[in-house]
Amino acid sequence: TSWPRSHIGTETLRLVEFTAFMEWQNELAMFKEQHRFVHIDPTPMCEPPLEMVDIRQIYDKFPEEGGGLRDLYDQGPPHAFFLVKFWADLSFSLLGEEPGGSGGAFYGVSSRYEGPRALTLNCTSKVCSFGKQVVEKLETAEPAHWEDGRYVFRMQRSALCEYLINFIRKLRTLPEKQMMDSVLENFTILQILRDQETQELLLCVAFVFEVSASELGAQHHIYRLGRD
Ligand code: MYR
Repeated sequence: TSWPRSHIGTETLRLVEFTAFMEWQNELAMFKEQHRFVHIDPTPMCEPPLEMVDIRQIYDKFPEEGGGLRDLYDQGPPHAFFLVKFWADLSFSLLGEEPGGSGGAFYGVSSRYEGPRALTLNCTSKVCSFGKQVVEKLETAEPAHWEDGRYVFRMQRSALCEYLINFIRKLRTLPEKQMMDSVLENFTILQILRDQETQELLLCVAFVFEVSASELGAQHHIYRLGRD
């Protein structure tokens, strides 16, 4: 494998774009408004190489029993493990949001990957609270498209689970960023991407969160995970 890399990816699969958002109809203006909680945009090739975080430091933030992060990493391949620290943007106006409580808004995730092989891409998401899995979701990407010399895989507008929607709603009712951040200390998400046919692990991405200072908007920092 060829280090250093500056993005989430291996020779088989690369994350190009990732967005978690909320969308609602603005009745007055008659158009859809979108707010992005977090996003990763396509990275230019010339970014500096990723710093490494020791994966042992985050074992306890994810399930530890059979099939936990340690087992996954032991099975490897080690260069497929990444950590993303998100500073989520929760500062959007409530105007037009969810009239009558729960209807209205759509909460979704869109992501795009690419690579040299035409495989069937499976994504398992594990939402964790205090290191224990509270939701597990398995999704399959749309069939690969050959575009400009590589295969492109998309998971578009996948609906966020109820747990996450409620979590975001409750988080937003907290009056201070510090309170939100202390709740988020115990909230993590692990995404594991596999080739459906072979079950080969292609990417494993751990997400940890804080709330963005409102004027900055959503931010993120990507690390590779390793164990010296
Ligand atoms: C699911 O719907 O359970 C799995 C989806 C996992 C995708 C990860 C989405 C990131 C959510 C960002 C929320 C920001 C909270 C501060």
